[in-house]
Amino acid sequence: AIPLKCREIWKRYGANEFSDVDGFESQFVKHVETTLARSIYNCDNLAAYQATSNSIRDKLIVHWNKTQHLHTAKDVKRIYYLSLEFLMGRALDNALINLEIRDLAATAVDELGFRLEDILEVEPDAALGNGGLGRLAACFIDSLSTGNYPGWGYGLRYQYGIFSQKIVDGYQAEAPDYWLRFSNPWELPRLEIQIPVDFYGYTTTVKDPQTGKSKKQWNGGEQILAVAYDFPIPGYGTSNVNNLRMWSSKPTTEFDFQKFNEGDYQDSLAQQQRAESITAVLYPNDNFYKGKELRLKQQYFWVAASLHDIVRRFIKTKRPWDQFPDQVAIQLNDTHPTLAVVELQRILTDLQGLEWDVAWSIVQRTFGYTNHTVMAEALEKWPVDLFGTLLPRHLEIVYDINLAFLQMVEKKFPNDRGLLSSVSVIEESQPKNIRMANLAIIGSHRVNGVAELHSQLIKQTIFSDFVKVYGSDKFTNVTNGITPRRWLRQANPGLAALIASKLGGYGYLNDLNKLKGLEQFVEDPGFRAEWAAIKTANKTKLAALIASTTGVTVNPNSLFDVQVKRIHEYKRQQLNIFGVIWRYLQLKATPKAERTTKFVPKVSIFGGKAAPGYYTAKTIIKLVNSVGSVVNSDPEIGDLLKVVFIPDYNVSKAEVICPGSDLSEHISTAGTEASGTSNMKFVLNGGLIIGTVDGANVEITREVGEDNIFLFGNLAEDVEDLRHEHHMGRSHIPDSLVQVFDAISSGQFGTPDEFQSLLDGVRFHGDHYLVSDDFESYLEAQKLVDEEFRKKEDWVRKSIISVANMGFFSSDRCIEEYAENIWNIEPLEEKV
Ligand code: NTF
Repeated sequence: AIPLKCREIWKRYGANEFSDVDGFESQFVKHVETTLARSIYNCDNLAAYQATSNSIRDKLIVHWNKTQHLHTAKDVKRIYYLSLEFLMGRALDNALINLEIRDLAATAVDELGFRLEDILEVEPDAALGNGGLGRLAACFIDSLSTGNYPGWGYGLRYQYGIFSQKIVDGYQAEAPDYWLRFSNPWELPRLEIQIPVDFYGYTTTVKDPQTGKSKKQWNGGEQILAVAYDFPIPGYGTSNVNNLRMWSSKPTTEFDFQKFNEGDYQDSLAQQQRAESITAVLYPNDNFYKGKELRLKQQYFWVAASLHDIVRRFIKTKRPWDQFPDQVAIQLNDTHPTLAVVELQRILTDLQGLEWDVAWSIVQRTFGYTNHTVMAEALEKWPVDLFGTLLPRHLEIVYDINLAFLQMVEKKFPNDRGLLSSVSVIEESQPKNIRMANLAIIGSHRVNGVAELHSQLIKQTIFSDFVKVYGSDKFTNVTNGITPRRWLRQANPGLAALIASKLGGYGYLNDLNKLKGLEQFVEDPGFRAEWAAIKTANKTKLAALIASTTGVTVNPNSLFDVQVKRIHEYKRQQLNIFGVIWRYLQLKATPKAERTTKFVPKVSIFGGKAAPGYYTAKTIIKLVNSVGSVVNSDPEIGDLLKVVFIPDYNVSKAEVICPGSDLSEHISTAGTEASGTSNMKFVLNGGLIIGTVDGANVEITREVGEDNIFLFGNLAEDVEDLRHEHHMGRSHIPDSLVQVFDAISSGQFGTPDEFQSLLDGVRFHGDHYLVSDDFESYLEAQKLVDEEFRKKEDWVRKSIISVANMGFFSSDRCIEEYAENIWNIEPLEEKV
């Protein structure tokens, strides 16, 4: 009972947020002079960025608090999105847009003597992810807030995000990404929230003093604290602000005095540092699994802290345990958080004393699992020994879960040993492994893929035996999407404004199907001219980025052909660069006078990081740069062809690159790219795509129409047979590709030795990614691109029609589908 007088004072001063230019300016100056202890005389762009961000953050916190109170008061069901990666990029511009105060802020900082564009550039990217999987989590968290869904993200607050990439002599070099160099205004340290997490130790059987029954107990060996850092996530067109909670590891305060007193000061300090190392760095592998102990430690640390938090929140509601799944939905973003299944079962049985079967039913009703890849090398498997040493009690529970599951299978399918061994959580290999995907499927009520083709493929290939066991209803599809706030409004303000002028405002940004209304303007020449002018302006901006990062000058009138994404053999940047070499050879072989009539001037733009240990991917980067240095300095070629590799591709650079493309490449071997999401970003920004019949390309084709996309190559259903042909020695390398290989081998692009393995992979080692099978078809498609690009007006028409039909790919639609079909949660909007 708080006295009335107190209440009045609190009410008078509480939550007075600014709402006009004056209010913002007063906050800004206050932060410069007090928070930052600076003044008008020494306020640089960094200080201006921090003062701006702190002012916006204050506003966010007010709404964050209201939203959290509302959710608690209404006792709503929440969705918890567990992702080891959140590739957020910059926060300030996004917050200004979502709060709809960007113009206000621009005016205010201008009056204070700054330019908003300069201030925005100061912010380092929050690059806590590798690629598509991490960026998807970031888009989802934006859409959860925008759709007013009560949802939290849980992740790790790495001190170092994905490495920053330098190009030295054409090779990738890695440098640490210390994104927390300056204080981070977008996080709220919750230093009082410290959750102990145990590792190692042993298990014992003890008697429960209440029931008299014996039960298992885990006696942990090493304890580490998880400290919470909260990132408020504003929605667009709502005052709802959700929370992204990131854990940071720190040593328990119980310093080892024993050791200290024995004079082993060094060792006791080393132990402290070991604790901090858990959240030190993001593992830089994309679509590849590497069984490192520290990675498993990260996973358990994050999962244990998050579940402790979730369970604590549920206990406060005083509901009976069987209502847990009515209050809590947990989504597993890939298998990385699968230990959560085991941890919840442990909490419910060992700690809360529930019967095994009762607990297990709660677990299954709580979790959903999203698969993001069918590629074998990306599926997580932990060696049983490693697992059992780090998490001895969890290993026992895994065995018990598996036993119950296999007994169920055996009952349903008697005498099918093959089935039992394929669905078992334990892989009976040497050494034995725990298959995390199997555990995730068994522990969830729903499993989804991320595009229609991918969701079909998981049922037919890696999880087909689970379809046999559970039936196909357990498996579903939610095609990926992207947030139009960042990927249209923020990345491409010009286009976003033009669209708003035609559709009666920015309402389309949270109702993306409204884009359909653009179709009626396709035949308006004035509109097409405006559309084209915006593209040219964006290409000019991209040309400036290319010049500043590579030193190469490119002509914005050329066709900008872009492939930016992680460098991976399955994504086939090698196919692209082989095609570029072919084009170069053709150009050289064409008489000078005929060149401009035969070829459209083109800039081939590459970008992306290779995992530091991925030799072939690094070789591809070197080849691109080697080809670039030959082609770009060939006086005969001039503007007809340029080849550039933009270093350190990240979210902020993507925001410049996507709007500036005419054509982007999504050319993975059919069946390997689960979805792809940059394909959506490029099309939403008025670029066309050249691509294989893979991932979300299939649905993009369905939405924009076959005439507006350049498809080529073999289909997923043919891949197995083609690979078989190669293995039987029946490879056929088309003549065009032979010429390309000859040029490389002749030393035309530098020392051929280092590229030999790349060529041999295609020629002699089975051509696993079917480059030789798709090469001719790829060249055909590129030829068609040249022809279409010459018809300027038609190209613009295609661009407009494509954008008009991209509504389906909003991540808002994804979140609605998850909410309805998997999480069973409802939106709840704060009434302002
Ligand atoms: C990636 N998977 C896929 O390779 C992409 O096609 C997809 O768009 C994104 O997920 C998001 O769904 C992975 O990164 C992983 F980890 F599964 F290999």
